[in-house]
Amino acid sequence: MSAALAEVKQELGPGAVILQARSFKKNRWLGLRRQEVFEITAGRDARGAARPQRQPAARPAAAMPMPVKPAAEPQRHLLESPVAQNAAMNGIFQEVSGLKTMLQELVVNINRTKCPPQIPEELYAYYSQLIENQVAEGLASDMIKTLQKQMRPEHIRQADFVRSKLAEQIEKHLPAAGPIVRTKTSGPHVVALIGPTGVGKTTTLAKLAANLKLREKRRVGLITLDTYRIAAIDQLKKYADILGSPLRVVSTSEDLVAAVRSMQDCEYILIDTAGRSPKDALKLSELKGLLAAVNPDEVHLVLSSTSSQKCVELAITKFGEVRVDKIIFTKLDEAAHVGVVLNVIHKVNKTLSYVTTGQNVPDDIEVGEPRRLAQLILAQPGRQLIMEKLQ
Ligand SMILES: Nc1nc2c(ncn2[C@@H]2O[C@H](COP(=O)(O)OP(=O)(O)O)[C@@H](O)[C@H]2O)c(=O)[nH]1
Ligand SMILES: [Mg+2]
Repeated sequence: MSAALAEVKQELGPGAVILQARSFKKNRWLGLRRQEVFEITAGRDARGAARPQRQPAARPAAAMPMPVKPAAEPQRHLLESPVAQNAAMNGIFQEVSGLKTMLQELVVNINRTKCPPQIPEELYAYYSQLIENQVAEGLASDMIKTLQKQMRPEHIRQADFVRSKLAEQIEKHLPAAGPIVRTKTSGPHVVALIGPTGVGKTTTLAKLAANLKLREKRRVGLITLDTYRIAAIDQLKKYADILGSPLRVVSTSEDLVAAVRSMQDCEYILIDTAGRSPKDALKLSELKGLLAAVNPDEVHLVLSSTSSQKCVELAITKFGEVRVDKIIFTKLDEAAHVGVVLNVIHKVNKTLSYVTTGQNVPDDIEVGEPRRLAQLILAQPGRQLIMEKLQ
């Protein structure tokens, strides 16, 4: 606001009269950035000698705040009108709150990227890269320390060499399960997907079914235990129809056993489940009972890479009570940071089976590749970059 007032003064001279002053937020860049706009309506004198002029002054809200100078003599009557004083106060308020936000961000950044004493300075940039991608601090510093032990001092300055060694470290902590493969010679290979609501279980199941059926020419049967929402059944029915695969909708253990038995000629049976909330103990025990009745060959826990670490850990603890063999991470295309995938796989000591990278059935799914994920973790954080890397 003080910058806008100075512009008014420069444009209209010290005799300028402020008619109106306001500030508002405006969406820029397709709504991605909000910019604060200050608008002052001023005239040359109050008797209407000059036509009032609008004088907008815009600057990004996050820019360095302007110092508010005490009013110089010629400016005094400008600032003395109540509207201008109000506007100036508003300006000061906004500048102070901008400063406060900046300070908070600074403190968070300092804390987050504080270099632990054991990390050698030459490797600090790599450590900070891991932290930026939300790799857990303990894991990040362990990997950097191992890296340091592995390298001769003259190699530390060779960026490509350090990156490839670090990628190896990440890969070691990201064990992969490989794709779903039927090893038995008779009877169906039964795979169940479990996990919280909305993570993408049904979509992922459709992708898996379509790939098995269309690319590998396998006989695939589908079963859903999600009888809570009619829309959920319709969603899977649509895919089953397209694939020409049988679909059974069941809600009891007996029906589930019967459904599996009715699909004995299939090479694969994929079981979709309702997205029970991890807090819903009763329904989880029900799910556990249902799955125990058919004892699937594989149970994959489906997690979204857009969820917080805390949320993902809660899901793992709870669904662990049901049964978890492998982990699928969905929505990598939407995740700003992929460190959570590494943290989780490392922590729970399970293998990563698939990652999904979009809503398209059947294309947006990949077998979990430690090397690819390591590259993503070592890339600069940011969604665009992740998408570029995945394409
Ligand atoms: N961006 C993105 N969206 C996905 C992905 N997988 C699933 N979705 C979307 O997530 C939403 C919930 O998916 P759904 O399969 O119904 O989840 P469920 O409740 O776990 O069965 C849908 O809008 C899907 O299109 C993915 O890999 N990327
Ligand atoms: Mg579903």
